[in-house]
Amino acid sequence: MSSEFKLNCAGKILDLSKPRVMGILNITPDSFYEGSRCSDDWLNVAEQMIKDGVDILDIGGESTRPGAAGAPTQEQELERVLPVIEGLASRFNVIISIDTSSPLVIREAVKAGAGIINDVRALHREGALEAAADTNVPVNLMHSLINQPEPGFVPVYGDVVEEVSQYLMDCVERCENAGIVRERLILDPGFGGGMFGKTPVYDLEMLKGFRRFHELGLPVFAGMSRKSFIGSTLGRDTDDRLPGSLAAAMLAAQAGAHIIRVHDVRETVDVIRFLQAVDEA
Ligand code: YH5
Repeated sequence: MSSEFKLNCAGKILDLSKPRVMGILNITPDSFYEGSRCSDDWLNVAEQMIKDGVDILDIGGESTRPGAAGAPTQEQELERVLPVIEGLASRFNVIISIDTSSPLVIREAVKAGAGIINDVRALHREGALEAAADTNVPVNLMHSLINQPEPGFVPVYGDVVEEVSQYLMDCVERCENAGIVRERLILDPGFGGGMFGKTPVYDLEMLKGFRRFHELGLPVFAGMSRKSFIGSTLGRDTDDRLPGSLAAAMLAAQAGAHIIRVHDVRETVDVIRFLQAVDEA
């Protein structure tokens, strides 16, 4: 389970010899889940996550949920996230991740103190690759369809782990050609429906085969918290998916996931601490 990866996140070292927890801080007016909709309350939510043992705070200003209010402009997104990044960077020593696909937001967020670029479109938006290359921070590359599919679109894969891995390898090559060295990259298979492009069965197959993503030779990331495959597998609404999310986090950690992105930091940190204790026994 241990690995040698260490990331330099704007001067803060993220040691990936044990699984790390990324807490979700949505700064959007329309987040699907009340518990993470914290536009007014972000400071308190962040402070609690830090007390609970979070390693990274992920700041997002664009909702990728199907049916979410129209995409914000780059300027609107910046207006939402920049005060939060500045506020957190001035108060806490935590690593800040910026969840964005926008080149303007990438540049300004890193200037303001963000230490990780988290892009669900893997730097495919016009100008994003160059913007990331001009910074020095790690980039999380996620597999997705890049655009929101038409309603009713059904994704089809043969071996989903293989096909997602192939895509991620192509993204790595594209980054290297743009001057983003491998040592800065993290790979994420992108669990979930809509633009993430998976059905619940593919999500389960990716979790079952998660170890295979290590063949890519880079740190691996898992974002499953409260997603619909957990709901549909268990028959639970969004506010009732904590046990399923913890089971998923534990399986991913056991399969060697380096970073796990969650809403429920305290509970997930306990799961990982417990797993570590067993590992070290
Ligand atoms: C991710 O996997 N996901 S935003 C739908 C849900 C619950 C949660 C219907 N950003 C990821 O969290 N970044 C998001 O229930 C991400 N990996 C990375 N790197 C979607 C989300 C969610 C969507």
